[in-house]
Amino acid sequence: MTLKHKWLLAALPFALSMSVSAATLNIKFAEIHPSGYPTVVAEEHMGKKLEAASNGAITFKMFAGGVLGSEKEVIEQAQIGAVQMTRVSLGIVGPVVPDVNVFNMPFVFRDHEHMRKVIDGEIGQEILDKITNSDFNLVALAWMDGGTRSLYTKKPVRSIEDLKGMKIRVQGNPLFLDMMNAMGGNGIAMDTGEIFSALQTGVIDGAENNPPTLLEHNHYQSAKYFTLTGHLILPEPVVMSKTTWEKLTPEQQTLVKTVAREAQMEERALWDAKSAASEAKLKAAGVEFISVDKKPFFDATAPVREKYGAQYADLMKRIAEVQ
Ligand code: BDP
Repeated sequence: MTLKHKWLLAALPFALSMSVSAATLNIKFAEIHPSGYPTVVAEEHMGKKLEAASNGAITFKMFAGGVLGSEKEVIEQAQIGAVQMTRVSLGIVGPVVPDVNVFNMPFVFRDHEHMRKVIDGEIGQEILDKITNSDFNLVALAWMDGGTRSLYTKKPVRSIEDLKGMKIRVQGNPLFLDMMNAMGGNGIAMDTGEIFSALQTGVIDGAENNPPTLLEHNHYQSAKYFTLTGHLILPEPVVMSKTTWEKLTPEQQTLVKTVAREAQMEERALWDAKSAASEAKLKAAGVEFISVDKKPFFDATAPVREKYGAQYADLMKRIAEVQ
């Protein structure tokens, strides 16, 4: 190699970093779910569109599988701009922006379709705006679909009485502890990443979530009974740190909003396919799906809706009216 070539090789990384760093905004996106999960796939696609449409002014890198921390930690990171974007369950946002708890109430949506109609419409936008307009330095852009949550346990729950005294993991939101306790269980809050070993060691008797999470986070290895209570249908906001948002040009902000909204619509088809496939895989792995009368669960959680929902009476009425 000639001296000139050596010089060129040595200077190349520097030259490259100069050309990208000046105007480039690097987005780290944090996800608790593993690669291949519907939210991750839709968000990666969104990132590719962002990179392409911004002509390289924006770069996007997905950090899946919780490598950047729990959802609670990642939300804190996003608030200070150390993580630029993330998608979290609304359950986690409730303690930070209490106004969003209207969607976190048990049985507030009639069914999955109802939830989708609500998040696609003006109420969905209003709740995103509540997050954006709060003091928490986040911009909420779109909703991912996290399906319907039901109970999964190590011993079968065939009626609400069976749940009595069972230690059930919920997300860290007081509303969910109250909900689980109202249903007769013993609610225990912990991060997603702790559930697998807590189930194995018997620290908890069960948890509550959707089929893709039961499968992909391997909880089914210990919890073989899935009782279809459908008590929560939690949409999942995609948020950007306001610190990052403010570095974008108005055109880039519009672009981010557009591709996030496209991801919202795209993820839903992925979700439906993944849910069906997960259900089949879980059944093949010996998980029993138990149909249960939902009314006792609905009735038992009425005081929770009263306690947390009194302040949202009008909004709840509008949600119920969405057809
Ligand atoms: C899943 C959500 C994820 C939550 C998880 C949990 O997609 O965001 O972290 O539940 O309950 O359904 O921890």
